[in-house]
Amino acid sequence: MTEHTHISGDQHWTLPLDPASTRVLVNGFQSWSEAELHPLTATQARPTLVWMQEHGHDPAFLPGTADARPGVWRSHTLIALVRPDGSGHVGYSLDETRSYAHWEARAEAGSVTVHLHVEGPGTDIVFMDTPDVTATLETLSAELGRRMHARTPEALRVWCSWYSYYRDVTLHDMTENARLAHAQALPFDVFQLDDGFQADLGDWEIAAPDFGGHARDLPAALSGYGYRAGIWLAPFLAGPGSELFRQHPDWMLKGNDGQPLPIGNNWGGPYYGLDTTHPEVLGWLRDLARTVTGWGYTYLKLDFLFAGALPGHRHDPTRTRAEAYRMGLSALREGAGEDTFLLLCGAPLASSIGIADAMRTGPDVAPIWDDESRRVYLRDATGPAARNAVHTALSRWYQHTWYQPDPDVMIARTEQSMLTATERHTLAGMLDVIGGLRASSDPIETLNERGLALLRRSLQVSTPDRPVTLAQSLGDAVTHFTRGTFNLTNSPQDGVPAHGYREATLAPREARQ
Ligand code: 9PG
Repeated sequence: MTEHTHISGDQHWTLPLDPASTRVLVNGFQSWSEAELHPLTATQARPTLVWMQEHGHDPAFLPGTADARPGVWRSHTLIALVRPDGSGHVGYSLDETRSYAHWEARAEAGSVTVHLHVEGPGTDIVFMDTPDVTATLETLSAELGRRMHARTPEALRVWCSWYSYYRDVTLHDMTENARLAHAQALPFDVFQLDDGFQADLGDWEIAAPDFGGHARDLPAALSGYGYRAGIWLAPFLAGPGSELFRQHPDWMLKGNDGQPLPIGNNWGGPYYGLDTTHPEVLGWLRDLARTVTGWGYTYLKLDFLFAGALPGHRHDPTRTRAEAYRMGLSALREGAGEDTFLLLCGAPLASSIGIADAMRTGPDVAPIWDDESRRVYLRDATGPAARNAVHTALSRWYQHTWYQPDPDVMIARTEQSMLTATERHTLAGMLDVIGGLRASSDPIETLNERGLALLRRSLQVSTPDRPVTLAQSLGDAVTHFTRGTFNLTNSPQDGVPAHGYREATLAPREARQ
């Protein structure tokens, strides 16, 4: 269909665009990395702390510049430059199975330059001028999905333990919520156990002492209520005190010194990553996925997957980062089987197409709108906060042709939440516009009539909406959709309250055409 060129190494274009009136749409590397829409002359934030760079971004191609230079915007897989009339330029990589496309746009005096670096073997790239950036992005997204054999199963409705029980979840919390949800006839498909059941990262088959049971006993209890069982794993990670790490230090991704490389800090200390080019690691991953599906789980949330694509020394040095990542992912898919639903999280986005059923397309929702200290002072908007989740998931609206998007949970409860009614309405509006998975972590017993009604509404699966413009926004994200307008700023704008969502006044049928 579209004109493309095979490009390897580096390429650049100089465009006759006025930087002052151009906006740029960027896409971060993995689930939690920012996607946003900004004036080109603004400054792209680069987190100040190294662990935030590793945890939320691609350390080999960080956003912005080290000296916070304005007018430099970096993006993964695709980039778009938008004129005030909605026309502009789109760059797009049509295959990320082995290569990564790193895009950088720069505002110059009276023009804009775009630089592309292809990491890995040469690949098919589109770079085009278009009268309609939105439509072109959607067409190219569908093309990438087709070429990489995207899986887009039905969207599921999931109850997940994370956003209320966090690591303190017990087997009883799971079965009790399933019992209450069933009693209220809440339309969930899956009950998913999140982080907290396991003894350590890597020791997935050993129960945590406080879990009050073993994860293998949950599926039978859930099936009594008619719910499928889901479970969280961070299959590419190993805790420093785990049996996995003690027995197989040679399976880890290594640094220049030949020693296992600490790749992040989240569970009260550092953690390590598996080398997914190592044949024994691939066998272990296959067995792990086979084991948990053997326990009766038909839905796996596979998290912190960026660990498989980090720079480092691997057993097979001929593999690119994208290939190494996909080898690990393919081993999990093989072990889990074709019929198991795989939701990926903290995962490189485009290089997961064809293996992922669903993908987290933003940072974690949290029962608080903004985490200003981390976002503003540490320049990191990948941390848990409702604002961050809405901002990034909306700016990835076109990714529904890559997998089922998962913009994360609704929070309908009023207990243990600082979200206002306006902010809850915005979360529900975002889920409706994105049209992917639906999820909730609300303890069912905390929901009153209004909470239950809001939860039911937010579990209604919808089709993805489209932006009406990329030339305007209320906040630095894609905010104007046919079904309504989001205001992600901290003050009322155009009749939309701060942090709010205003549904379009057109008849729904008309609006959706
Ligand atoms: C379990 C959680 C949940 C959640 C995942 C992931 O930037 N951060 O500090 C950060 C912390 C946790 C995190 C994401 C980012 O959460 O997205 O749904 O499964 O792990 O530990």
